[in-house]
Amino acid sequence: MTDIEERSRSGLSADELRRSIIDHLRYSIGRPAAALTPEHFYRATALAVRDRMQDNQAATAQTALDLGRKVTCYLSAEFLMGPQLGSNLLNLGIEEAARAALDEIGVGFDEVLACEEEPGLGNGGLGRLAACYLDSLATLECPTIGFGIRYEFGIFDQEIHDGWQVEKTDNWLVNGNPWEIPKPDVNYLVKWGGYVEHYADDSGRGRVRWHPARVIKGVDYDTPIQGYGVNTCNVLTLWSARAVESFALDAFNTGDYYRAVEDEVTSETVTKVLYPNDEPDVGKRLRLLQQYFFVSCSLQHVLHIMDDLADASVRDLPNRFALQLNDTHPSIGVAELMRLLVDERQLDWDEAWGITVATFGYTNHTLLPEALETWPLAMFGESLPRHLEIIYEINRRFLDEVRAKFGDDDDRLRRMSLIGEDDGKSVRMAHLATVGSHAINGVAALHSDLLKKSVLKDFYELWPERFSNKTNGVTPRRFLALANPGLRQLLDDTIGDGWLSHLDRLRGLEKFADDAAFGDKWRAVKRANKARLADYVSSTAGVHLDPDWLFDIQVKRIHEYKRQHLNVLHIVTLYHRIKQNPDIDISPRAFIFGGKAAPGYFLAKRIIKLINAVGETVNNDPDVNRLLKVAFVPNFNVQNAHLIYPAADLSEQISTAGKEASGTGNMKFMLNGALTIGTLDGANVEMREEAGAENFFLFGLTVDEVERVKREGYRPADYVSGNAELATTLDLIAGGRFSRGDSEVFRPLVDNLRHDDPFLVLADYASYIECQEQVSAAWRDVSSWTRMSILNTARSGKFSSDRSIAEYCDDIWNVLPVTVKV
Ligand code: 26Q
Repeated sequence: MTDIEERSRSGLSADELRRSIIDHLRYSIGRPAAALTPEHFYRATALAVRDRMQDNQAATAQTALDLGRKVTCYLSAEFLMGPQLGSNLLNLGIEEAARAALDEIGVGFDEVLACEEEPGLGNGGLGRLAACYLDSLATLECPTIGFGIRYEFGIFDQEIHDGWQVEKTDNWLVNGNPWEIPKPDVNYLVKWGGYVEHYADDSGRGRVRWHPARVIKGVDYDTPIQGYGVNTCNVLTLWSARAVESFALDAFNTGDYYRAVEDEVTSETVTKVLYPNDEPDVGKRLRLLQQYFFVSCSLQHVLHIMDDLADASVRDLPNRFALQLNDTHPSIGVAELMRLLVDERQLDWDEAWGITVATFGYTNHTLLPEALETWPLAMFGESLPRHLEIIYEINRRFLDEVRAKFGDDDDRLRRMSLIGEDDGKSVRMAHLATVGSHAINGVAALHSDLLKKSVLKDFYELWPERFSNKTNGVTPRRFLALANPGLRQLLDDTIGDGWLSHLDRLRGLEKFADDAAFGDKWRAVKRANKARLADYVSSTAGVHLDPDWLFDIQVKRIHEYKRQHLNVLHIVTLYHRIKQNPDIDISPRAFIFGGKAAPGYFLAKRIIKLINAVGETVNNDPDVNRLLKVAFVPNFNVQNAHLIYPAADLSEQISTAGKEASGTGNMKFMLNGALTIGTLDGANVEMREEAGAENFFLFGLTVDEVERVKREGYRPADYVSGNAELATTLDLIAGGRFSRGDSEVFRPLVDNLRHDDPFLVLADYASYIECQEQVSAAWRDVSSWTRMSILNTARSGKFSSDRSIAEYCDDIWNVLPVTVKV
């Protein structure tokens, strides 16, 4: 077997890489030299880099198995990975070698990198968090499998037509995906629908047989996840749905060829498209099928690995695997694991339940009651009849436990039940996830605290020891080193390069905060990043920005609770002040927005139109455009985020207190030296604690004040009548000043603010405007702003996902690093 043992594809020198790329151009891409495009060079480079991760991946899996070490499984319906080539080169330590190799071949490194179509397999924060966590798990040498769905179409591509969002399908797989390795021989069958038969086997034991209406096959596609500066290379396993051949053959034999082909079509729709969040109609059966499909494949795969272990049985599952639920999306896993253990492996209920609870952990990402997943009972029962029975049994035993502790408190039992009774019966997935997990966590200190006081209060009273906080973090490899090469170099030169895997070492910058020469270099880096973004904005949005202006940026999903419209009210207020007094002294600002709205979210789509409408008026009015510009960057994604975060002077984190679970964009801005204007919401609270209150622009009601205002009956009209400038601002928008006299287009938005305003935009308006004036004053003092900017980066170390993951490892998964030798 010498051929197989020989490693000809793993050399990390420029020369070996060059030969490998040329090899792939010839044998994997297969085009004559004259027909080669940059995209071909990209694919050949990606394949050469992928080869170099394979030995690491094999060694990582083998080491964990040999040493009998616990493997963490991160179950998530979304992984928003972003472009892979740059990140893999960085983590393998071969950026310079790759640059030299491509140089030698005669093709530009940056041009090749730019060819990558990013996999948009997530909506926003939750999916990107999963990707950051995979990077940190590999870097911290924790053997991990990420489990998810290989959507054929990820999050839609956003175009802006006449100021409106237009959705285009995301065809990320058209040119193939060089990072994944399909493993058609690793596949599992997933049942769906039908009915359940109960019978006694020969020994008289009660047994269950599920007769499904459909069976779908899940096929494994593996993507390597290389750690930074280590040999550990984990794997992201995404499942793709296929028709089951034997079913098709059945139909074929009876002559019904077209039904056979149709079944293939319907089976494959299961993993066709990613659902957007915030869709009004979320109770879709196909979404439940997607969730069950990927969770069932993943759990079957894990049990299959357990079966192959010589030194362990399925009873050792909690010692060999930790299963983390990224929100409730994979929480059907609790019932599925019980089904696999009880029905298919004949464990008794109590033992199976002990294993299940010891293995699962649940991370909650939202407090918004309307965002907590529930499924209509009838639909759930038709789709997963056996799981409904199992959930009833879990519920019966659980409610007995509640009764034992709290007595016959009917109200409490009703509140805690896994089955909701309000407006039609439903299955409450957050309750299932909570009851089935030994550890439950929120994603920022404030959020974890509120969880214990609101949506999971009763569960906290029952099991206080199961609850903890794990404040989110982001990977500094992508969001500092890759996105901001200028700052990376300056940091390396100033504090050495250890910061990239020990982010708290950024504290070493504090002593340069008042160093004038260092301040000059700091500003030069920021200036270059702003010029780079200005070029991008000019070519994608057609708006010309001056890199010397204050860059004020809000990028995130468009949602009422995130309050992009509050930001717009500030712009319109400044617009009006300038029109009233053209000689007014205002520091020039560029307002930059980006973000997608769920296609069915009416008000969010109007907010995008409003931003663009205000932009058009402001940008074309010579009185105003010498002081203000507004730009909407189309199609905010991981790729253009690399240009956006490093260019910000001011980061807008202005959600209504209590609504943003954590936020992670806030951290990406802070890492890159932006100052934050924000409310006391999510992780903002901890960012302000770290940065120091004097380096953070705070405004707005606190959670307690929001609650009090709501309790006492919030009347937005009172704020309008009490504030002439606010009244004028709303009148300008409603009256058509930004819509060529059309007073209809923004009426739904303005009416909503005047009469309902569920997110207290008007209540926070005055405080926000006042705070923005402090920002403008601070901006004028260049050296003081520079000092604050340096201190924000210096004190951002806590927000590395390495810190978050180390906490999960210690407190939830009970796993240790495993050194991998290759
Ligand atoms: C649910 C049912 C049906 C269809 C879609 C969904 C769905 C999909 C995605 C619901 C929610 C999401 C995503 C939520 C999300 O991104 N939450 C964010 O998670 C971040 C990471 O913890 C936090 O920083 C943000 O505060 C939180 O909003």
